Amino acid sequence: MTPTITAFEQSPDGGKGLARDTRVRWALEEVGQAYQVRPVSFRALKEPAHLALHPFGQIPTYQEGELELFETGAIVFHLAERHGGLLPLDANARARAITWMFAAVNTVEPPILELVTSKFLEGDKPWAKERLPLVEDRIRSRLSQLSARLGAADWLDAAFSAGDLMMVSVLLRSRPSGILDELPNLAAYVARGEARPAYQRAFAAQLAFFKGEAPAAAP
Ligand SMILES: N[C@@H](CCC(=O)N[C@@H](CS)C(=O)NCC(=O)O)C(=O)O
Repeated sequence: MTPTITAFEQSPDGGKGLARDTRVRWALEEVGQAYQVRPVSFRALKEPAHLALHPFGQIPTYQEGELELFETGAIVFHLAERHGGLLPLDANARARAITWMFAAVNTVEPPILELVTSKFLEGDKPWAKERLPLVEDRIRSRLSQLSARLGAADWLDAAFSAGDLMMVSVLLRSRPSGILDELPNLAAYVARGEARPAYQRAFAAQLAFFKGEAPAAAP
């Protein structure tokens, strides 16, 4: 059964791969699972048919037979459990990799998202200029902690895992702010993730989709 994921019909990032379907595509590529992509317009996101799949009216979703999932962490975890290669076999190492998945979405992503909100949704507010440096400092502080933990290692816990896939995906969203590049070991970590052939395929696929050059699954 070929799974189907949803993606923005027109991604607001202009094909830079920052929309969250990219991390699911990356996981699918890492485990060698073919997939289809169904585009969803901004309007359709909030309509009953999509809300039945995703209660918050967002992308991506994941459908595989009768299984319907949302939340990228859960989708990547599902793929990592069903296929080899994204989670270590050793139980403790596996638990640590899962810990990094949670850390990515629960601890590192929130301050990064706050900056996106501050810039794009609150940028015209009279207090926006004063707030921005505070938000940036919160990212700086969180990324510095992560940078200290990573040190000179290639990946967060020995071999590449779903924890790294999620963390690199989250960190990519901080790159436009310039803060990622203030921390050379973290910037190199993200570059290592991007250099993986599976990431390259995922990035190329989302770009082709954005340009209308990739086949789309039927609505
Ligand atoms: N926590 C969710 C976040 C999903 C999310 O924010 N998706 C964005 C695209 S990257 C979206 O659909 N935004 C449109 C909206 O919220 O209306 C996940 O990781 O899947």
